[in-house]
Amino acid sequence: MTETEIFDDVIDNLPVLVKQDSEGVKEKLSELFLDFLELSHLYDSAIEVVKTYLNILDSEFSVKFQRNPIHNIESRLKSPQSIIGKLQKKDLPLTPDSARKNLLDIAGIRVTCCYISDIYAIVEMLGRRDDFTVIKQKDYIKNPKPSGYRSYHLIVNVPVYLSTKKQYAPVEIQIRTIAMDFWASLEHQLKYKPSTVITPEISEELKECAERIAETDLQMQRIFMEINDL
Ligand code: 0O2
Repeated sequence: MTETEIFDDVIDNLPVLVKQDSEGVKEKLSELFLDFLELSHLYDSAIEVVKTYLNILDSEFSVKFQRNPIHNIESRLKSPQSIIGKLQKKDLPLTPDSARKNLLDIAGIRVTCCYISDIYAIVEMLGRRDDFTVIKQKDYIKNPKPSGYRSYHLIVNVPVYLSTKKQYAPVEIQIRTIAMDFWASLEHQLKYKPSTVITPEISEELKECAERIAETDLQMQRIFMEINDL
């Protein structure tokens, strides 16, 4: 389906009342739809810029040190429903412009690393790029969340070179070890099922798991360094 066909399909499925209302409604919707497409393209491109850089870093490590610090890279664009939900929650205008100004996690990348030291190495290399601007960073490894969640979060403003202009878009980068990711993924699955009740006892158990996993991460880091020293 082309973009025009998708748009016509949306219009055709609008309630009869709206369709009969006026051409103005159709025009406004068309404008919003195009704004949204442009926004998605910009954020998608920003994700590609960051992913390309991360892949270059990973392959450079492989050439120089015969190992890959990055285990996996995932990315996602926040869905229109989640964007609208978050804007509503924050009581902000429901427009593409408002999303752009107020939401910094429309474009998201999750990097899983082998060792804790790899996380900090990647954070440092991202910060060293003079065309990337780090606008926010949170170290939930040194300061875990009350839930036990551990990860390094960065919001980086990234330039995207379009045909006639350069535009910046923020990308949220979550960097964590495979072990931290294992915990976060399962905890997320458990917590966000609408039917599940999380009692304080379960929260405490989940936190204990996170702490045990963090100890294992540190032990693996020590073993890695010991072997490397040898
Ligand atoms: P999704 O679908 O994962 O993106 P914000 O919520 O972004 O306005 P803040 O405080 O700046 O506010 O964000 P924060 O806490 O730095 O990062 C939010 C994201 O971190 C969440 O995204 C989760 O991905 C992750 N996260 C934070 N705390 C936890 C936790 O306790 N458990 C798990 N599993 N993940 C967590 P969203 O917004 O939930 O959505």
